[in-house]
Amino acid sequence: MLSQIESETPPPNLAALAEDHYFSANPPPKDLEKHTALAREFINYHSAAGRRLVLVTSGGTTVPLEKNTVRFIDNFSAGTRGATSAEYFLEAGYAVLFLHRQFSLLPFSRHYSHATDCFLDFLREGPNGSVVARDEDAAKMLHVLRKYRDARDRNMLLLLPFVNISDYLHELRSVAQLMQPLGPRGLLYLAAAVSDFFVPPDRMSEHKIQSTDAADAFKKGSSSATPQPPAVEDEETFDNFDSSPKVPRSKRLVIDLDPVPKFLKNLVEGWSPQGMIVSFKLETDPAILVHKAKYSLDRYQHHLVIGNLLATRKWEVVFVSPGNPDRWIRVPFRKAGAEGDGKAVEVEKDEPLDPKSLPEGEPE
Ligand code: 9Z3
Repeated sequence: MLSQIESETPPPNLAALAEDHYFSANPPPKDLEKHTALAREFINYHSAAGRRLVLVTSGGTTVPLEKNTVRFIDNFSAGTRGATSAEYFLEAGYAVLFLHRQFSLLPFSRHYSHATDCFLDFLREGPNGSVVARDEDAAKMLHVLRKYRDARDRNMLLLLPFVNISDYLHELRSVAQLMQPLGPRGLLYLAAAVSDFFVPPDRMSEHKIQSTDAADAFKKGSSSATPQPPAVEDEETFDNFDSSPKVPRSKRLVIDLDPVPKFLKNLVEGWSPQGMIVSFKLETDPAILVHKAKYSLDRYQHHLVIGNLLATRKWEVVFVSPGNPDRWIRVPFRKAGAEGDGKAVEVEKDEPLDPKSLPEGEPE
């Protein structure tokens, strides 16, 4: 009898349980409703026009150490991959919903936003107190400006920012679910660098973690207690390991992180079951990159994993997809990012080059 009941009871859907638990324990970002309304309007508009739409995620997620966040752990990503890819998707006729880390690179403005490419360096004073592009930069700037204006005027680009891992996952789930009516015309291109570890809210400090015990007496003692400012002593008398220190003792900070649940399975099976899903795999060890990309594909059964190494991500990527041989795309690194007419070779542009044409040597 028991075995009959067991065989009739569907096994608990662990992925769904993990999802319920994570999303109820980790609060949504304050702008989720506003962002969802904007995304819905954008998706419906392009869906009605029969257009293809891509969700590009871009930039790194943070992991706060405190609820009132002073300190956080960050994931590496400038947003170059996402912002560059978004421009090429627009060129290919896609509407682009760009879910990005706040203040990371954006499509179009990325050409003029870095310290090395400060927009002010491209300008000069014109006649009658005006400001104009420098002659040598004007052609490229006009090219970028026209594309930017075109995307904006035709409502082809929606920018939605996130900061931390929980904001990102809430936004991703909402947008992916809204994209369902697009079916295979919806593409999810997950280039954001997503945290693998986090501090769960029930273990997160409300306020700034203290680095000394200077506030302890104040907090423990009566309300009349006055916090004593740390005594100022010269470095010679400061002994951090003294058993009765004269100055507040500096505390060691030990961070204990939980794994972030892997939601790609939920995305593929539940949030966007008909969408085309492309994920990125970032590694630093070349020996494991392809293996890890294949592992991810096997595990989540989506359409494509694009593998890249931190050190060479601007020059080469590998496409790993079911039933196909691995396909490396490499660009001549000396030309990548080159200034000129706005047609610099970028690996995000899907025009594989003849490997024989590549220059020898290591990327600079
Ligand atoms: C990537 O691998 C991106 O290509 C980069 C782009 C973050 C390297 P940049 O913005 O860098 O151009 O400076 N993104 C995915 C990274 C990631 O977190 N992937 C997860 C993983 O590797 C799987 S979804 O486990």
